Amino acid sequence: MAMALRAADMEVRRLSGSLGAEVRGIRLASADASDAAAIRSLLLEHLVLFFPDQHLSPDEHIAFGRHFGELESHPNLSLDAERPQFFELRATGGSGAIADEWHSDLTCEAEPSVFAILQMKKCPAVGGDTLWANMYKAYDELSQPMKDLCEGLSALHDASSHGTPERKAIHPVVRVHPETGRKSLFVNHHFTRRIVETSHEESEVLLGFLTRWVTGTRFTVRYHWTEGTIAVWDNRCTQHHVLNDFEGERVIQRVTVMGDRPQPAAPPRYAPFGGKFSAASWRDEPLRRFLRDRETRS
Ligand SMILES: O=C(O)CCC(=O)C(=O)O
Repeated sequence: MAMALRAADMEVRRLSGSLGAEVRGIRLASADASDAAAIRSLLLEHLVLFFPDQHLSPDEHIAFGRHFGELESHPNLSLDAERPQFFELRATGGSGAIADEWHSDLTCEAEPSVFAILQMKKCPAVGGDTLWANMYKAYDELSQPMKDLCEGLSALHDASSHGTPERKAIHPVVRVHPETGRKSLFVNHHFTRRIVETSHEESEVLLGFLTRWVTGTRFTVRYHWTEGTIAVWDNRCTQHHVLNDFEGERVIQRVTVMGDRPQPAAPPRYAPFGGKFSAASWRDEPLRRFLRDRETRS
């Protein structure tokens, strides 16, 4: 009879100086709560973990995800009505569902995802790697004046990149991780639209700088996939980006653990930008509307 592979047998190999580790010697299909606790603590240390040769069925994938919290239901993207938590993204060559812009998942929501658990179902022979970046390190390496400025700010995120600009949320620019207590930068190119407390022009410059800064190569790890590999990442302190450089078919399957409202590193220090009426004021309209609606709701 095959022996169940458990957390005690795990071999962990770091993949870069910044983040990421490959883990072998455990079979995720039979992971129990104590294995999941061991994986969670490895995840807090390495931020993204890769488990090659898992080949989980959809039900095994969902069951593994449930060890980490409540799963997001995604009826529009799910493969079948019975498994609304399980979705698939397909791409061939340069087109289809390819997340080729740096992002943390679902930051357009008030409670963005905590963890994502992705299985590489079909990968091209060449290309289609994914990069992750460490947002603790991106914060830690800012100068003190820039840290001080960013800690007092928040940013508007929306899903206009998905054609649904009405999905909006405001989050701190620097958040504190609820489990490690560490600070990380929480702005991304895909969802973050503007800094709430500054003018549009100032926001363009600061956000432009921050969204480039967070993707600095020394903060990253690049992973080359094989089919059946499971990746688990902590969405609270990482961003990721798929390289759209492949020709064949690429299919991923994912479940998403939800339920965390980002906590600011410092109490709010400034009011939202009020500004004078000027030719550029129309650019402030989406922010004004969001703040007005939020006030009406509260
Ligand atoms: O396809 C990948 O490697 C990553 C997909 C992705 O960005 C996501 O699931 O958020």
